[in-house]
Amino acid sequence: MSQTGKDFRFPQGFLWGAATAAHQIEGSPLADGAGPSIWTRFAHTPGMTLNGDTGDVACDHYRRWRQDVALMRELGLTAYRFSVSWSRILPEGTGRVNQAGLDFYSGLVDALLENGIEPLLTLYHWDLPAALDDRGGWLNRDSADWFAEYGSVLYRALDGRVKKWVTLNEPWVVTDGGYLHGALAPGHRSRYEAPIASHNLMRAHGAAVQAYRADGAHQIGLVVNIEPKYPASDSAEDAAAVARAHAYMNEQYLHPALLGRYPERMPEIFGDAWPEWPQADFELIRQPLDFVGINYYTRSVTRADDSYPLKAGAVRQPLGTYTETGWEVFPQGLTDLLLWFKDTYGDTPLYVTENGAAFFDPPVAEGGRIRDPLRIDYLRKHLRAIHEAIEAGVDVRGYMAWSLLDNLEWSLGYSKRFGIVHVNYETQQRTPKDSARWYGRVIASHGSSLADPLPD
Ligand code: GBH
Repeated sequence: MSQTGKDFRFPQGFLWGAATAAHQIEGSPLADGAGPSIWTRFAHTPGMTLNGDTGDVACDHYRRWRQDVALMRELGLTAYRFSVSWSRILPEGTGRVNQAGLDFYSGLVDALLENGIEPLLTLYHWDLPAALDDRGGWLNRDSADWFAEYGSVLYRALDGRVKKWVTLNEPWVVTDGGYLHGALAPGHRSRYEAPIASHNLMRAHGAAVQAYRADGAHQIGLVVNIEPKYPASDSAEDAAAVARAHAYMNEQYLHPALLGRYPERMPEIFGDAWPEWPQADFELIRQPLDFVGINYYTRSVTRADDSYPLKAGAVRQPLGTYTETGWEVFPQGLTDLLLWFKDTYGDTPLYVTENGAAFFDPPVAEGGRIRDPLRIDYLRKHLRAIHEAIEAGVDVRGYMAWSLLDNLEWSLGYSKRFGIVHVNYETQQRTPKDSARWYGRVIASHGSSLADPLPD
């Protein structure tokens, strides 16, 4: 029996995986006939990323993928979530298909299956073909058709071998970062553009699900980032700020996808920049989903302030524990939001499709060991929090640690390491950190070893 006496075994068939995204790990963005993406262009624009870091090499996964699959097997992963680079498949975004791009992902999927690892494929993890940005990107209503066309090419090539598909990764980040505040590609800053980009992303999501029902026979879902919002005080102003922040981040995408409408507070947030939407759009957006994926990193303690346009900001917790990205470690928030999801949207199956933390890791020690006890503590607490939600009746079917490898953290370049496997960017050597070994033991015990104390 375990130390705590608690049985942390997870349900039969629970998927234990790790996640990555194309631009963050692949490198060779223009190889074999691929077209440029907005991230290749953005990262090559002076001043847009920390130290001018680009994805030109990243983890060189495009050439080292066999080795990376072998690593996944060695760790005992039963699932792997990755994304496809749209402009490898369709260099101009629509029209001409680049067979070499399809071959790359086809080979990866075969290798995963040969090693008993279930692939979860994300169609869009932020790297829009640059050619489509030139046509207005997500501001163009045609983007829904472009995305469905791209999805169909992949469904026809890979469905059956891939049984779990994700349309979009985190539409909130795409618009908040890419169209409202400009820290992410394509780097726009417009209160008017943000709602339009969000809306078209959700139309694209709906169109890609619809196309899947025609070409595919397995499961498709949406991945959102969610952060529970807690009030900084019991004032009415802070309560209203929490409601705005919650609607903006947590409901803005799930409401249309699952309920067919926006949260009521959206006009309060965007004012005259909030358009009237054609009712027919919601019929496209609201498609039956086989699952929803939730990416969880942190919570926010929220208060009313003057920030634009939300008039709500986060309050740092003096007694809180923070990771190197400045995000508070708050595992209870994950239990809370899984319960909130079930209460609000019902019994859609859920996956935790990302969860993890950036910490400064010590250099590789003698014997190739990297001690990362803070990351182990983080992962362990969050897995326990998921277990608690499952015990309370939430249908959570898998967990994907972010990330398999240290990788390119978007505009923050290579400065933040989220991997359970260390990457030496000079030699491209991979070294599993203690957290990877620890996670392997959790997987082998179906979660039972989560009852054990932290290892030395
Ligand atoms: C994910 O997004 C991405 O999918 C992935 O590509 C990325 O590498 C990974 O996370 C790590 O960043 O500043 O305290 O207000 C993360 C979504 C949304 C999580 C914003 C943190 C802000 C917290 N993020 N949130 S705070």
